[in-house]
Amino acid sequence: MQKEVVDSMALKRALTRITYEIIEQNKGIRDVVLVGIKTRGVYIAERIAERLQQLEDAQIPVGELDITAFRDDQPLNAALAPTDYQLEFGVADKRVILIDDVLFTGRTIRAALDALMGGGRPQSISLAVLVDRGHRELPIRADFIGKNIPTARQERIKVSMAEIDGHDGIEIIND
Ligand code: 3GP
Ligand code: 5GP
Ligand code: MG
Repeated sequence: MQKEVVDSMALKRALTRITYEIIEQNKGIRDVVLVGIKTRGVYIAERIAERLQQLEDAQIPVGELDITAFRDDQPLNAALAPTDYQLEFGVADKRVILIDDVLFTGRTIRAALDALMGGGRPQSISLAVLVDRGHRELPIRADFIGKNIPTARQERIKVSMAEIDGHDGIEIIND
């Protein structure tokens, strides 16, 4: 069973709101860099960077992290080691906005924080997610949230982004 809970317009509005919140909370975008978590977090990061460009007339660096293999509940089977620094830019003294599509247990974000630390000591790291579906297993929370969608554990959130899925939207899937 699938139920669309966020349509394309609402998804775009949520990203626009997050962009304004990022500007407001950082009192501008000085030193801000965006880091998207693969796969869909990267597309979300690129869209936020586009809006920041329109609103603040500045080019914001966007980096990509691939941390699926470094979660503490996954066997380690990656070409990269957890200690390999993955970004093209350093994060020393930057205000890092970490971006993911869905926040669930928090284990992905914990691994992402590890992956960032090899790039210097950031001024701050904050977290933006399109969906918070609850069920945290670690003391991690998002600073910017597109939509809170309370879920049952066995439910799945399907995030579609035009760049890879042909359209934008969020659905709850209950098989
Ligand atoms: P993403 O790479 O865009 O984040 O985790 C791999 C993909 O599987 C994710 O895409 C995500 O959309 C999808 N997915 C759906 N449900 C789950 C889930 O419960 N856990 C994980 N890790 N991924 C899920
Ligand atoms: P966590 O590490 O917080 O448990 O899960 C976060 C990561 O797992 C996200 O990057 C996301 O890709 C994936 N994930 C966990 N649950 C879901 C879900 O219901 N839907 C989607 N699309 N991704 C999920
Ligand atoms: Mg994800």
